[in-house]
Amino acid sequence: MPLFQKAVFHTTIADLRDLPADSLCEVAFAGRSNAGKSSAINTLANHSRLAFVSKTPGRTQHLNYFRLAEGKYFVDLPGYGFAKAPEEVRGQWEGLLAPYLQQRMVLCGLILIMDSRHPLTELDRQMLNWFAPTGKPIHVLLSKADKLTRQEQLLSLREVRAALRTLGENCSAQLFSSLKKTGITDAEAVLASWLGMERRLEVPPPTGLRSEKTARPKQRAAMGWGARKASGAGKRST
Ligand SMILES: Nc1nc2c(ncn2[C@@H]2O[C@H](COP(=O)(O)OP(=O)(O)O)[C@@H](O)[C@H]2O)c(=O)[nH]1
Ligand SMILES: [Mg+2]
Repeated sequence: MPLFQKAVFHTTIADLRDLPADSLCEVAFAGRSNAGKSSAINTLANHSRLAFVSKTPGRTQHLNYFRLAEGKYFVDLPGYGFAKAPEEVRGQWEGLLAPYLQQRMVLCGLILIMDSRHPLTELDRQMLNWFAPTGKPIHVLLSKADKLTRQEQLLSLREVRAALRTLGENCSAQLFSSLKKTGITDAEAVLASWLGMERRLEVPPPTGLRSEKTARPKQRAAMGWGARKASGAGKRST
């Protein structure tokens, strides 16, 4: 079963006083509006509509919590870049986002979604520069990689990794496509390590009963991994 298959919508937070008290470890998803944030959460949860709940009017400016397991959450942050007025941006940032990102003790890492066709926008850079000093890890998903040729993908990845290197050791990046379902394995590995969740690894078939070659596909299918491919879209940096 995919690692985050059990994810369920938990709550919408408009006020920091309402943050879930039972959270032990949570990962926040940030990025420009339309970068593919909701799609990435849905893809990781292997669920077609999970994160679209955040499109409900009034909820897009809030923090949406998805419960993964006991005490573990994904947090969908408001997308940036499409606010109507500067005061709106400032209000959202100062009232909710900045204090959340800076003070939430159980926040164990930030997934930053950037469109692989035009990564590192001014606001992406601001977010990176602002969050990196917290010392918590940042992992960039370069989304919509299916829209690029292999060569363009690698150029995009190289550019982003070079920018991340200037921020320190704790930042990594990978290609991702919700449409083609590529990059899932790499993203799961990062998330599992941050969240302290065990990834289910394939159990080797009993020796002597059947060859590994014939047993594996069935075993993968039984575990719900049949449709999943290992990422063909590049590896994350370390
Ligand atoms: N081709 C392609 N389109 C994508 C991908 N991920 C998201 N999209 C599309 O990009 C648009 C914005 O996606 P959404 O997840 O709602 O972005 P959000 O605003 O960051 O939550 C939608 O039309 C998605 O179908 C992807 O991996 N490949
Ligand atoms: Mg969204």
